[in-house]
Amino acid sequence: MTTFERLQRVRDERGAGFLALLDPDRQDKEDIVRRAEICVAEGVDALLFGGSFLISTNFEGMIRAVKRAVPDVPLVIFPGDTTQISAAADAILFLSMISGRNPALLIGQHVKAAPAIRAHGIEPISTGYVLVESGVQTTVEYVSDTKPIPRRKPEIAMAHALAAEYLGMACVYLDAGSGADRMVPVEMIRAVKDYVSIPVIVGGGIRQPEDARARVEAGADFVVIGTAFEGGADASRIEAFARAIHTQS
Ligand code: 1GP
Repeated sequence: MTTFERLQRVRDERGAGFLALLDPDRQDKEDIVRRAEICVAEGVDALLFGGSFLISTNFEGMIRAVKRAVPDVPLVIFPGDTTQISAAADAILFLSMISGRNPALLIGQHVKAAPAIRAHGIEPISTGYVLVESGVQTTVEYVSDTKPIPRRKPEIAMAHALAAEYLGMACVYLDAGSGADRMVPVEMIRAVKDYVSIPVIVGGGIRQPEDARARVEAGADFVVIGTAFEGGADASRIEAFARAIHTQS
């Protein structure tokens, strides 16, 4: 079974999948490993690893340490650029930033990365990445040099998601960006979910379990939590998110 099939099975069995984002810039190796272990113990279904802008020089060492610590849980790279590729990962979100019009992020980086992904034996998960306006300029908005989709224009997000589906992408990721002031609106999630048949990943700025639950009820197949788990890995908090996201368990 591929990693993507595993994730879809989790979604089918638990109502939605719970993905925790580990950003190697935000903690040292011991902390990131401890957090990965707690996340897995408390019900996280898969780990995303990466960041839109990394200054850490030990990407490889950190992702290997995480894989060693929690070998049975899918480890999926969420890359900011072509430097974030490692054979330690099971899969990589092969992201095209379809909300923007920056050719390097639509296809350029992909051409550079594809041979390395094959050589490392990592499963690519073709993902249409849609950045949604969030109230503050997020790192991804700045680094990508693109404009996010206005939060009150669900029809624009719908058209982008359908284009992703027609281009053959496996899923669409609606992201308000890490540390967003405001989350992707539930109205936009519902509109996109009703309009396309590919799975919908939602993340950015989700800090409370009830906000995660509202996004699942609106149609998110997978919810990504990053910043809310930083600054100390609190097991009960992660477990509360797991209960909120897993509507069927
Ligand atoms: C960012 O969706 C992820 O791309 C996670 O965002 O760090 O705000 O949880 P947070």
